[in-house]
Amino acid sequence: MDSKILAASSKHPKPVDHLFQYGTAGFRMKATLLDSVVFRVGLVAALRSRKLGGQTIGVMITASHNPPEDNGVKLVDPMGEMLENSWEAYSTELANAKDEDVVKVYRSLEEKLKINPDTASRVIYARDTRPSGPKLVQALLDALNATGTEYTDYKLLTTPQLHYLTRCTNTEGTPQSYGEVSEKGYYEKLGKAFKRAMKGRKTVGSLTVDCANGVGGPKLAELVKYIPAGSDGGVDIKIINDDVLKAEVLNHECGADYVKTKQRAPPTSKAGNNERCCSYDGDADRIIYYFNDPEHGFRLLDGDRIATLAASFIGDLAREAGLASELKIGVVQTAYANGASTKYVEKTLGLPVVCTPTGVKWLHHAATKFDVGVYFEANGHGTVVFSQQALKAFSTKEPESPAQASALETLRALTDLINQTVGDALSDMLLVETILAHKSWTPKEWDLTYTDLPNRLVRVEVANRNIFKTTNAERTLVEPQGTQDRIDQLVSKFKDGRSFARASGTEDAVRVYAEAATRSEADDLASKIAALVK
Ligand code: 16G
Ligand code: ZN
Repeated sequence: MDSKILAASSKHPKPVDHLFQYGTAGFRMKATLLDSVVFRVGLVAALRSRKLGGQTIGVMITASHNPPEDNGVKLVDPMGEMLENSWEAYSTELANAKDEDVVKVYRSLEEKLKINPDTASRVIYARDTRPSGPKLVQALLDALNATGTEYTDYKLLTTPQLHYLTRCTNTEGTPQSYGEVSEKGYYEKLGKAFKRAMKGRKTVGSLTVDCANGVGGPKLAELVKYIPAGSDGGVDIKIINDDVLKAEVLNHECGADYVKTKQRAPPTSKAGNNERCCSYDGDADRIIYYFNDPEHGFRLLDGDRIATLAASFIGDLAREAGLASELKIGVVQTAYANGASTKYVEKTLGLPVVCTPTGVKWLHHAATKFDVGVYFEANGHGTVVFSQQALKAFSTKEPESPAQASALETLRALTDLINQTVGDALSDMLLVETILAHKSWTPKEWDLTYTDLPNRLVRVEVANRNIFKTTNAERTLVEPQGTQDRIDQLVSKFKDGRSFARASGTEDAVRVYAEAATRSEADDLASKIAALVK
């Protein structure tokens, strides 16, 4: 095998003097720099699969909301979760090995991790619509062939679809089976669950979906075939920004990131006042809702709003089903969650909130500590996870009234509708539509549940972002020394003030977030903290 790996590696030389790092979203950068990285990630996937006794590992080639010339690669663990933390460092080590040391580092990892080289290794993979995808897939394939790894190429998929298929592959034929191992199986599962959850209701008006000109476009067009239209107790969907042939339009003036950061609808949107809209990102693992309010203008319904909507709905269902005292329901957020949303969950819904560092893996992990763990980043990445105990309660509890029976059936449908492996724009969208239909809500009523505190996010270019070290789920700076005290002093001068600074995990910058009682105070606080860390 050594000579095979060496020969294959020589086709994918590492750019000199480039330091790679497996970050919060895997490796991500200009696609031209990524060839050797993807090859080596293929090697890591083989090792990881062997380490886990031949369970299937997922490899996704995508750069999510980044511009079209970027690309990235990340690994998916057998149950559809993000790669285990310690393996990020092994991936980084192999990605940075000198070309002549690739085999040596591969073997040293094998030895250190006590991996039997004779164990079978299995991988499934997919990519988004970026033009650099096929060439990077070739680099991955060279690694899989050199290591004798079995593989299935799923071609174009959304990131969450690959997470789903990874879990389905590893649970096939077991009592924990997560669904049929095919893309069609994914649509069928969601379609069926949506019908069961809707129970003949329909949402008010139509939904305009901006697919960021990414892989979510064709996949949503497929999903729509499996879900009922409004007149049949479902939803009428209008798809926009679904051009995947023109590479340059991907994430350009559209998509969840654009809408969230620019606080405006994509210019291509023709939706009228009070009409429900949502935007996916380039690989469809994030979703943001919004609408135009004739009185107040553009209104964003972000990840915090989706989390509060889901938590309140599931909390009500659990009570109606007579399960409220048995199940621990909680919400997981990051420091970016608007303070008003945290207060709403704790005070109005009466549910606990846990705060974790940025990055889905942290939120997901914390959410699994609840029986029903609702987690969302404000940027629209999130889902709901159910414990074994919750699943058991939903399926075995004997209903004592028709109302209880109905609530239990809705809960069971939700466990199938929600992609429990990772945040999924398609699945999250159907969840939101289901809840709005049950409540007969337009986006206006949803928006009125609480009032966001005005907030501002600033990106600050600094000489070295690595000197910024945080604790307390990124809300407190421990280094540079003294900086946090100065932040605290500034914050104390603002009514409802809150602010934090953290090094970005994906860009060479520090991000400053600030919120306060009024728009101008939030802006003022953000610029003062930005000046302080600069
Ligand atoms: C990554 C994370 C995303 C997070 C973002 C923060 C995953 C799959 N993605 O894209 O959840 O919000 O990083 O970026 O975990 P930042 O560190 O640059 O602020
Ligand atoms: Zn994404």
